[in-house]
Amino acid sequence: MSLQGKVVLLTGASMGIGEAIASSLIEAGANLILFSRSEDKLSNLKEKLSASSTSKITYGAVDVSDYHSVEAAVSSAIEEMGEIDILINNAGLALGAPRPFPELKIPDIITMNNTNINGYMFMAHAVLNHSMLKRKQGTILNITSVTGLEVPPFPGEAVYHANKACQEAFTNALRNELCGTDIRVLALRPGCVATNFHSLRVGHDREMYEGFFEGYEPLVAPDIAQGVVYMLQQPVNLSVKAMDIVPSAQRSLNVFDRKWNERR
Ligand code: NJP
Repeated sequence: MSLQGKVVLLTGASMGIGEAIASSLIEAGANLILFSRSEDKLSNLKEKLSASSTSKITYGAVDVSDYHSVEAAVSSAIEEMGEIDILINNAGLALGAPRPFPELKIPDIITMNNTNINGYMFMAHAVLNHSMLKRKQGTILNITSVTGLEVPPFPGEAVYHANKACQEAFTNALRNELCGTDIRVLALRPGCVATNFHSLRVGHDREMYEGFFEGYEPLVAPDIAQGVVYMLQQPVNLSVKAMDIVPSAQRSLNVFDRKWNERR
């Protein structure tokens, strides 16, 4: 399926994987609606993307955990850009590692649950009701995580792991419930990708940060964006239901090949 002229709503667009997805979709000719909380970063990104493209781009400073803000922003984006063909739920975060669950701060637990669970559901709810269900067509792509399927052996991951497992369950259940429409529901599961995500996850614990990447190189955000474009470009009768993209050294969450760089 060509992405030329398709209207894509992307959350978490201001940096990292989202920013890379936005760049790749612009190259593929899509029109973009960009959401995140940081208006300044979105404005800069729009300017950067517009320099090399004639695609339509709009953005909104939206906290995906606030349903009223999500609904208002989705409605106004549709008025400006037309019906939404593709929703990419990407905005997400992990906080508080390596503190074990009982030591996590309650506001951090609330922020993770609200962003990673409510955020994905609120966005899907608004986009389905305001746009996709009218035409009974579209694609919802949820950026989940390999940690959605596998319990991480490192501390401080209980809430984030549970959030990502919930996103996997939501993806599969929503796909079933949209039977009778041409709406595809897909998941892409990144492994370790070098973005701000990990600094946020472990705060200022540099030892933990560096230990995590010891002996191998994490992926970079454009690696994930390439996978996104591949999944979206498939014909409508074909769903790449899920795709795991990990550094080859990341054999599983339990086994990392820490000698990978040594062999290069
Ligand atoms: O993270 P980062 P990634 N409302 O921190 C936005 C998953 N993943 O790109 O609001 C709206 O660079 C935030 O923007 P802002 C991960 O779980 C990653 O690595 O302006 N937006 C920013 O644009 C997540 O689902 C790895 O601060 C909100 C973006 O989210 C996705 O990949 C591994 C928001 C986060 O950018 C992208 O993460 C894995 C809110 N409430 C899964 N809260 C990895 N990097 O290794 C945050 O398995 N944002």
